[in-house]
Amino acid sequence: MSDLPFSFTIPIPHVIPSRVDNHIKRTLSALKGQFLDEATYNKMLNQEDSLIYEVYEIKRPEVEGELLMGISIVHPGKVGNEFFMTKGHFHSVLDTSEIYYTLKGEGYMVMETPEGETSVEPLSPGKVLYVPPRWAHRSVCTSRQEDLVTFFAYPANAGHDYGTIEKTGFRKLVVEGENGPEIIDNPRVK
Ligand code: PAN
Ligand code: ZN
Repeated sequence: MSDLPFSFTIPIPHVIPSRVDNHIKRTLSALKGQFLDEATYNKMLNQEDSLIYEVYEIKRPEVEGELLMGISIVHPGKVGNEFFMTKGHFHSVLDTSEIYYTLKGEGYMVMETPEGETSVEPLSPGKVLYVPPRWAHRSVCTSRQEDLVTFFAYPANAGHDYGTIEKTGFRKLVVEGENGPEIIDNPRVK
């Protein structure tokens, strides 16, 4: 991999970066156990393993000092009344942070610390969100028809710990309420 400076473009409104080294697609089956309404989840999965989100990564060596960048696209939709979302994770190197810049769509970043402190920040175009070290993070798309598109950058040595969150899920969930999206406590987390 070259150590020379480089640039790339994120064209608006198309948003697929002009340079992509890896394209990850995550479907409903990757989110097993995460949506509260398991019966609806299973019914939907039996019909189709639909695409929920995609990540376009720009690769760099995964060492301290480097940054990993990319575009995350969460498609609109719901399982029962819970909006489509990413798996979410802690960074394996817990003391690493991340920057998200929202390009398109509406949604939330659901976050929590290992001690159980929570934060749910709205995302909308133009908003920069800073995820401090130690905070697990998951993006949720609440747009009816539009994708939630974010640009992210984080230390290349951070790594991803999905297992801790997979056990019980995040403490906060984003669901469709009577007057739009609502943030509720996850009854599975005691
Ligand atoms: C992002 C996320 C991306 C997909 O690059 O990896 O939005 O979410 P999951 O990794 O939770 O499936 C990031 O936060 N990297 O650290
Ligand atoms: Zn991250």
